[in-house]
Amino acid sequence: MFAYSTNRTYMKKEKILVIGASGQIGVELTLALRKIYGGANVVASDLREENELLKGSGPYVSLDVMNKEMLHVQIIRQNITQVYLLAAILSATGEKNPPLAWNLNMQSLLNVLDIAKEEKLTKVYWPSSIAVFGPTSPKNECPQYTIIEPTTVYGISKYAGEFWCNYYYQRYGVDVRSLRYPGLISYKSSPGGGTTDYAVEIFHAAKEKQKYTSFLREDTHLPMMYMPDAIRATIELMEAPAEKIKVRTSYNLSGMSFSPIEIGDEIRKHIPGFQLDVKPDYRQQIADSWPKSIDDSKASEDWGWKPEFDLAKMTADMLMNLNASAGSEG
Ligand code: NAD
Ligand code: AKB
Repeated sequence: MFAYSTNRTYMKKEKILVIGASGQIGVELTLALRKIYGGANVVASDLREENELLKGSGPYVSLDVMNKEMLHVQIIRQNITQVYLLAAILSATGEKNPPLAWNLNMQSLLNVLDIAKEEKLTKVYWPSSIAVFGPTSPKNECPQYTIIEPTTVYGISKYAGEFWCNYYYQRYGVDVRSLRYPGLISYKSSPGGGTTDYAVEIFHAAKEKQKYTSFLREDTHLPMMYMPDAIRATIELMEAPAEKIKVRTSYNLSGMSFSPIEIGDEIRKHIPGFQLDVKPDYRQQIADSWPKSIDDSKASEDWGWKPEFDLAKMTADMLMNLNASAGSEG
């Protein structure tokens, strides 16, 4: 399965399609996969235009994952062996148009799973979310197996999706793998309509204006993760031998947990004049329905997951990288 490339790295003979490659995770995951598999072997696709950071690093196709026929044609035409499906409508945007969110989040997954079954793809990746948990789930160190009663359309679609993944694995042998990501924090690409987006906005506002008004209350603790950890977790999960993957719905995944006041205090260590205000909106209710922290011991046991970034390390790295990009722009 390995070929030796001219730049002296080992590359695996897979051809990967990333759907939703211009999104917050898609950009960084595509770049990371291109490093491992070679630029030409990772096809980025999205409904919107190619993200600037992807340009020149590999092929891009414009694709609507809802058009199953076109998706199927692309998978055959490009000799695709693995699909990473990232297209979705997230929690906050989902509440504005529940039927649209349900339709995209469910149908995109069913289209991909069906084609994976038919074309015997080697692997599929599809992310779930901590949004599967609801107000009746344990708030602290929420376990892998517990009461799960989501109250957002996004959470319902993710929970249903997890069971479709399990179904296609059990019934048809499709090797589909999944992680329940916490809120993701990144500096390369912007978040796309989630309840945890404040934790990205706060960094940009701190850098630009030294002040930020959070749409979540100051004491709202939520599970979060820095993007480098999320990308590494995704790749480690996908590279793990199949027999190690015991959870075929979706794995709990944990990085850190903090509230607006705690991240504000951490930012103030780097930007002493930083001012945090709060003006909670409709997203507060969504955040209140989710756990404060997650127990990911199953992911550690099964395939050795261990996060690297805590709040202090992430904050320092975010601000350093935002400073560096501001410097290169100016
Ligand atoms: P995002 O909104 O930033 O990106 C999604 C991408 O999908 C966008 O570029 C969008 O243009 C594209 N897309 C939308 N409809 C499409 C269609 N019909 N066909 C093709 N592309 C389409 O989302 P993200 O934050 O990168 O999330 C990716 C996945 O990870 C989603 O499934 C999301 O639920 C999950 N997730 C994200 C987070 C997070 O904090 N970012 C946390 C938990 C789970
Ligand atoms: C959201 O807030 O919707 C996402 C998620 C946790 O799934 N960041």
